[in-house]
Amino acid sequence: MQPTVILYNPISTSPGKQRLPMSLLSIASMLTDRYAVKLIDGNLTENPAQEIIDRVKATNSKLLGVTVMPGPQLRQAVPVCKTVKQACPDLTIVWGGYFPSNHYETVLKSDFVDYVVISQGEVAFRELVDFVHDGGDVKDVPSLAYKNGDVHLTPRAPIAPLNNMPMYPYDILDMQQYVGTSYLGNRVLAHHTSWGCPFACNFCAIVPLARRQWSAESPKRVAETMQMMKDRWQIDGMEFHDMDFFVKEDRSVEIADRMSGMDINWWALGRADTLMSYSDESFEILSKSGVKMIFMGAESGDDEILKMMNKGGKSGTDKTLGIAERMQKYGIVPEFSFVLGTPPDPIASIEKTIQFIKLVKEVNPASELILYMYTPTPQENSTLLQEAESLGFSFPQTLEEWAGDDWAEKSLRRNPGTPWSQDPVRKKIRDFETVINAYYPTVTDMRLKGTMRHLLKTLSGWRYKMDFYVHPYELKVLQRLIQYRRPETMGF
Ligand code: B12
Repeated sequence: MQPTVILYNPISTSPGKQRLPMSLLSIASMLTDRYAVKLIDGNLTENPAQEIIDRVKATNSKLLGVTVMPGPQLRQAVPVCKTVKQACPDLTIVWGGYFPSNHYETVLKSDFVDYVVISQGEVAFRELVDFVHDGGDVKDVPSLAYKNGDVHLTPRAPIAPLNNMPMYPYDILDMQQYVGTSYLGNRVLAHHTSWGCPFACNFCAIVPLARRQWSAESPKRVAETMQMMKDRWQIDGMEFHDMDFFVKEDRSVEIADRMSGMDINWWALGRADTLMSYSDESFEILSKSGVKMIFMGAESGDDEILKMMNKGGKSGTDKTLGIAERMQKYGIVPEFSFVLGTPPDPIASIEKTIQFIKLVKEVNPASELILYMYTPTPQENSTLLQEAESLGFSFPQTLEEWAGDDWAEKSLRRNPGTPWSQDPVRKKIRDFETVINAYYPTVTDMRLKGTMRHLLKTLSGWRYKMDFYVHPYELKVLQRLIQYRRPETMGF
């Protein structure tokens, strides 16, 4: 009988909004030739701890793999793994993903996580699973952090080409549970066509994982996956969750060309400077391929702040304005995220960015906006983090503290509670967000019909035009009443 490996995706979003747990599907793809894989999704079960314990007992499984992002996932993963370890002390528990990769020392201080796989996990996890089942020398398992008295690190595995990986084993999931309805369509799924990012913005959590490497699937493979999803689950919408989908123009254009006629509306992430370097012919092909919206990190309306963020490339506010205008011509919605409240003098850069955002909206009123607050991530040589630490910022030192109410909230990047972003800074951002979300409600909220959009715009018009954002309680109440949806926390 095949040995069983259990994988656990802690809760990550609100009911009915679960996303395909690709972090685990990707590592599972390397196991199914020898192991039975059971994936337990915290978004789909009331009591993941009990379900894991029952499964371990029923299959005599030796190993549990857990994917963890900071925030709600971490908050559930800590108590669940504690309970599972108490009930199954011989079970090896392995954490991977963004949080443990960036905070492995803190994770290994706990007495319920045995190993952390750092960065890309497919190859390393397979070797660790074989080690746990067959024995050998743990030092031969790459990309590993483990404790043996001190914390030990093994050499990182080179980033493996995604094209060499087996396709995701979708049959380990009840896929119908992940087919969603959103702005993109009535049957929307997600995929990941590349891993990593060639850039090193110093507020981004992927940098310590990818170290500026990027590995991508071929357009042929992406198109085959899209056709398979069309045939098996009749999708009409696709969210590409790559950190940076549009790195290579020829690849993006060939994918778009191959998807034309598949009748799939799609969304992906890219950079304004990269997309501004694309030719008009490329945009013609993109615009015919079903791409509806492209997420781009505009980050700031202040070029000095972009430098401080090490945004790199040919980035600049001119590129943000340029791509807003260009996408209007091709009927593609630009979705810009901003990272506000950076130290040392947040108010000045917020003022500048507010005026810049209004300019972007003038150029392309359909532009979508996401306003994050700068939340430090551990990065060597990050000027932003050094500035933060010099102002008294420090990361929690235990998992219990990370999973506590305070930090679970802070990890959502809306109220990081950093020394320099206390009120009035936080309030200034949220009040502006309330007014601009009323004056330009998100197109992604399908429930928001014409009349309510008109009412929101009318009530907020005077504030927006007069730059008067303080205490917009009347708008906050109305947005609360209609449960205004914010894509950054709930996805589409
Ligand atoms: C899909 C997604 C979501 C989904 C949930 C997905 C889920 N698992 O249920 C939704 C939309 C709900 C979501 C919400 C949020 N997200 Co999110 N999310 C992503 C996204 C876009 C894709 C993740 C993914 O599937 N990648 C594809 C897989 C193949 O790559 P991977 O996850 O890196 O996995 C590889 C390795 O990391 C490793 N690995 C990962 N897990 C494991 C586990 C084991 C055992 C092993 C061995 C290896 C391993 O191996 C995998 C294969 O190589 C990432 C960005 C990205 N492109 O990765 C952001 C990202 C992870 N999210 C992020 C954040 C901040 C959030 C939110 C806090 C946003 C907010 N303000 O609310 C919330 C918090 C949710 C929570 N904590 O519960 C940040 C994390 C930043 C950080 N500091 O770590 C990211 C990196 C985005 C960013 N650009 O900053 N998210």
